[in-house]
Amino acid sequence: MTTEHVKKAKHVKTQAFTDQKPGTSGLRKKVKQFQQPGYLENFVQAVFNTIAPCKGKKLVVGGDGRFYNREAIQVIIRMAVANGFSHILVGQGGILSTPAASCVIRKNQACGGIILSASHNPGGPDEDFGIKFNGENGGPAPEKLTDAIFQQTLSMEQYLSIDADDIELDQLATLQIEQCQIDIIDPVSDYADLMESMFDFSAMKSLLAKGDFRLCFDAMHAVNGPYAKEILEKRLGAPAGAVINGVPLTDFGGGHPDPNLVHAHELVDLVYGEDGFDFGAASDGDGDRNMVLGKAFYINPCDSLAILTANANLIPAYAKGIAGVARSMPTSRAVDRVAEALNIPCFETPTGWKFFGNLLDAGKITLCGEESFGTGSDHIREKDGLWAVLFWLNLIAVKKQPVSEIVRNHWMQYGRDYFTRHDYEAVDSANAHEMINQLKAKIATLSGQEFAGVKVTSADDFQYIDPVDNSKTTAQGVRIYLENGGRIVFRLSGTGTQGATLRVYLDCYQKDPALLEQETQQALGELIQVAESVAGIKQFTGRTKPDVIT
Ligand code: G16
Repeated sequence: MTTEHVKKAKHVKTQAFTDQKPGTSGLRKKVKQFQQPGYLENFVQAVFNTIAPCKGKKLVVGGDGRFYNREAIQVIIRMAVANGFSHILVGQGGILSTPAASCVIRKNQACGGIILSASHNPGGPDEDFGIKFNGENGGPAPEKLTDAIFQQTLSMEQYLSIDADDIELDQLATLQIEQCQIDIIDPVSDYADLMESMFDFSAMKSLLAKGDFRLCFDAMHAVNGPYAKEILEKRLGAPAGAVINGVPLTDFGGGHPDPNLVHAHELVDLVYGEDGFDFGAASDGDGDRNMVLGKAFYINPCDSLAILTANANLIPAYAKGIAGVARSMPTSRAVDRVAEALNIPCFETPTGWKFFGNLLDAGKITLCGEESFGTGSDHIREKDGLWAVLFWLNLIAVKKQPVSEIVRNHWMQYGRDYFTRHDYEAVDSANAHEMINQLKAKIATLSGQEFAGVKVTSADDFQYIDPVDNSKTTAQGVRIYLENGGRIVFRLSGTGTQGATLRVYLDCYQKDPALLEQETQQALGELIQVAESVAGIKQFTGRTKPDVIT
């Protein structure tokens, strides 16, 4: 850490924190924790030390607009100047959706970016904040880097900053502080241009112009409002008001910016109501997750990935074919069936978008996705909520079929992988760990045993060896395969900020055409009983049912 190249840089003494280990996607904590003196600064300095030297480099900074976003950006700018960066690109108003940040990093050949978000977690003075570093490929830092950042935080004694006034974030401008040029950039245009270059906007415009196709996008008062308005209403001609909850608010309007059937209830009412809309979609706090709905019809994210893969040839950006696909381990195996039919490789990675980065960079995959409402492709290195929505709209426009028909035809062709995830939130951390430990301890003996009348065929604790750099990631979730074709996965979330969140993933394949329209929880009823019987969820969590079912 040297200040000699920045005249006004000062060393500020600080004390290390021991709890700054990044989780599945960066460091997420309560706002109050981030507001402790030095907490944000230490983490930022740890990032800068890890990627040093910063001198002469270009950095992108932006966030999802949640509470503390603006204050954090001012801190980061002062520190970035002091650390010697020569150029900082900041989204106007401090705003950059996660996919847009990835796009801007790549387009401007920055050395990386700092993204401020706690994604789908609520915002506000008593809620959550988060920070993560994305590298020059625009993607989340790989484990190697996040581990190195964590090591830095443990011995942090000082950070670099400068004495400077806050900069005006709301006007597009180019400013100079010391050696550093700071550009306040339009957060939307680069991303919107990229989308326009990938999809058939004229087919989608015609679809929307017909007037008998009604669409609603719920931005959930999160970052994607301005992006959705620009793309859906302005460039594609959806009627004004098609984007609801389109103004980003620091507390997301008091809601939970998580695009699922529980939290996006306003949208759900519109597509499931009488004379429901033909198409509904929502994204999360930072704009990288998506939920897509047809008229009274829900698309499971695992199915969505499979269907997008099966139909990618209909999209201009992928018309030449796709190299391969990847899904996170807990995601259902629906996409595996499509990959097999297309004769392309399918990779199974741990939970976390960062694990797709190497595969994308190496050109081994074109599309990837996760059960947690994340889908994306090699156009950037983050999952991308609006991209998925546009992909679906493009498919509807060229296939001239409603969402439900596209999905049902897919099931008829490939069979259906029923999938659900049961979340037990904010449970006692010790109990949750004890439950997982006990499961791990019995992995070796599970095979052949019966639970709730169903025999286990195999079980393991998932580990991943990255086929590009051979790095090994262990302990990524307990997988139990059953004789009836079902699979149950148990793991603890790496994004929660309170206690532990237990995730139980259940999926089962069905190819009998007469059994493709069952209610999901019913179709998976047997597996749900097996999960309870094998793990003792009620006993360990003290809950009689999950808090959230997706
Ligand atoms: C993050 C990660 C995703 C992951 C999700 C859930 O999403 O980027 O890859 O699937 O968290 O992770 P966990 O099960 O560990 O809570 P986001 O949208 O929160 O950034």
